[in-house]
Amino acid sequence: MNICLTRLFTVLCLLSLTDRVLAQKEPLRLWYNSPAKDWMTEALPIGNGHIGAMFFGDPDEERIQFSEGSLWAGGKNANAEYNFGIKEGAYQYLPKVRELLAAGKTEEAHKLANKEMTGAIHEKKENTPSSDFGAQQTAGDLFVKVSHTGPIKKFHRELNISDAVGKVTYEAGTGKFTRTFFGNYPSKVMVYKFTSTAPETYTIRFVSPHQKDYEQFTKNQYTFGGSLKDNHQEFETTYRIDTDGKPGFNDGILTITGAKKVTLIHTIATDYLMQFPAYKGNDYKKANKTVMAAAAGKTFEKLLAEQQKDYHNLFNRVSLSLGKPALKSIPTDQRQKAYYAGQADSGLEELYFQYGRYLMISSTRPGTMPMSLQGKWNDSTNPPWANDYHTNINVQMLYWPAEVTNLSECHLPLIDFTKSIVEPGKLAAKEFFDTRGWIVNTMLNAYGYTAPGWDFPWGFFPGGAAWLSQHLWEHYAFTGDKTYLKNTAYPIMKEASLFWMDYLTDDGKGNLVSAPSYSPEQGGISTGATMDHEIAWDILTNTIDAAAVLGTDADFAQKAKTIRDKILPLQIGKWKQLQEWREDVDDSTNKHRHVSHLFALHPGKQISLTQTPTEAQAAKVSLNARGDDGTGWSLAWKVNFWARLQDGNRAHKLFKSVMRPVSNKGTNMSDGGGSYANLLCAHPPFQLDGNMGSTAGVAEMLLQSQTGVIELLPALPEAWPTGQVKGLKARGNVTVDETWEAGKLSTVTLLSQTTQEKTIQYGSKITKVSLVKGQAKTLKAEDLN
Ligand code: FUC
Repeated sequence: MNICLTRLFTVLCLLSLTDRVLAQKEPLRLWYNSPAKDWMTEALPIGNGHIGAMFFGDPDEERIQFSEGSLWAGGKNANAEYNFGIKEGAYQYLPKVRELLAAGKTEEAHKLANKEMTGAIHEKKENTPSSDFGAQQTAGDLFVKVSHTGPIKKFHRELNISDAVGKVTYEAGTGKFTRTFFGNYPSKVMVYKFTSTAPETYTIRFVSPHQKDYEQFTKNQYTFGGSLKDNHQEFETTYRIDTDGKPGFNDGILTITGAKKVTLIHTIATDYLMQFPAYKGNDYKKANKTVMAAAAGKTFEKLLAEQQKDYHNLFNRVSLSLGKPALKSIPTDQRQKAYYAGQADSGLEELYFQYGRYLMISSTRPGTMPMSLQGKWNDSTNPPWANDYHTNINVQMLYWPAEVTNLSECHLPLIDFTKSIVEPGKLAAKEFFDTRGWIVNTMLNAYGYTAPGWDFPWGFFPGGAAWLSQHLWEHYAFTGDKTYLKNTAYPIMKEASLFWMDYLTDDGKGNLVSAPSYSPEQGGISTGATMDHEIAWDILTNTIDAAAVLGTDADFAQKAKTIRDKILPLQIGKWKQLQEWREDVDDSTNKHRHVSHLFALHPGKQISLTQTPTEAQAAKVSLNARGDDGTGWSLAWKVNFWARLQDGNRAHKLFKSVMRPVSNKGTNMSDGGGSYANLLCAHPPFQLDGNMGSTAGVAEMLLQSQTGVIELLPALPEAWPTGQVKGLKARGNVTVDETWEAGKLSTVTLLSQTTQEKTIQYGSKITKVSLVKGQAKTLKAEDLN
């Protein structure tokens, strides 16, 4: 090549590199040209881990609705009889239930189990939001009225998820107005800033559905102390006002006159303690004082800089580029419609993927409550399903992206919470089944409700504990942190194993089965629902592996292995499906949203295309029969299933369905899944699990490591011919970057935190690589054999 041509080539390369860098630097945004009218479908979520807030952007009056994860009605203080749902001595009915099941008297077994083996719940009292199971609560709304004259022009409302900052801008008359919103985790505050080009009057009021115990305004700080009506849980919310105007407080309303700038630095704390059995005692007033004192010297700019550093440290670990974004120039709600109508827009897909990571960073951080069904966003005192922790898919799905999308720290609240429920869970195991170990069932609240739910068909699911324990193991599998494994994870996993070692029972043919069992939410009471067996296999396998890593408990591990290997093997039925039950009774027209018997395929690892191809094939038959519709989370689960089955196009189809524009707010239990204009996933109604499950699903399409082998681009769809992903994590604490072109892997870069050998696989190419701690290794596709 002559010099000129070489130069030209270099310039072109540089240009395309710069282009790429610029394209990556352009922030990911959800944006709209009108204010939100509706909380669930249009308002935009911000948070600082503890607090979830929604802003609307109405120029006349901003509404900032907020909640804090530990604000929970119910529990012992709502009803002294509350006993974590436990019915003492319920286990005495277990032999009879088993006997009836063995005799084929299913209806009688159901009747008895429904009467005696369901949790104790005490009904709603007058003027209270719920039964003593309780419900997560909204704290209330801050309303900020801004004076202005003239019609509104140039309205813009956005959520920039690259920076985790919400913005509203508009003009009225000759004035320009802006609002900036963000959550700051390190300082535990939310920050809301309002500006106007001319001095305006700002009127601020806090409205709460809870009892007002005290309210005060001193100097530049407003404080509201309240309590819940049913359980007298106390909380206090407070905000500091930084303004160039003149504040005055009268009758609960703060008026600031002559202001061009008003910033509210806001926090809330409750008296909740994540500690069995009292769950109370946090010195919330002191906690708030400490937060406000620490924030005292921090201006808006300083809090923003602190937040940016904290957020970018997590968010920027992963970047995804799926080609040229097409439709950034139209508002997100229209963009979503155009995309679903067939317009290619990989930029929207990147946005949706990263939105899950944004939502996770905003709602689950070390020291906070874990995400519940709606994450940390709840505007109600009586939210759907109590906005609780459902363990038969939902709370686990919420955390699926944590490790693989490099947000391992965000997993910790679930792990801490799991630790806190072992003690009540042991009581439940003892009283319902007379076993060792611990359990939780379908519905779990903030007050140790570990018993089965109060109706057998949806409420009976003791497998919840072992499934939660999978997260404890995965945190180790991804981080390799042996101290954590020894001190935190292993003892809890071992106890979860003990339950299954005692509960599984001989079927008379030498197999161990789960009885009674209930495949989540359908099919009736049974002996040997496949999901139970898969979950038992999973916890026993992980515990055996953990004992080996730690060099401990050899005898116990041997017993666990003997039991695991006697569990009734996975059954393939008459239409070649993976059986959901021990009996070959699956209905090939069943479209139920739960696809529980495929747990072994995802999030489990018992079934894989490479190691158990026959079962994988049967899983595929079952999944095809279930179809491609469902609730939001069900669609998201199917993205993950098809990714594990390495069918990228099908996974992509399902991912697209998750983004289907919907507006339905009622409850649809079968096929209403999609996303609202604010891209929050619709069950419907809103549940955050669908967002999180989809983010995890996209990661699964690009990288898998559940079998111990790092699989590169295992399910790349045709829709993403060219792209790159950086910063995903594989088990073994390896960070993986991949680039691909024309649907084929170009390069992979592996960065391991330990010196180790790893096997990587791309298609049929399997390569062993030696990784040196801290040294990135890049391989080209042609280097793989
Ligand atoms: C499970 C699911 C429902 C819903 C609820 C919160 O019971 O079967 O679809 O997601 O959790």
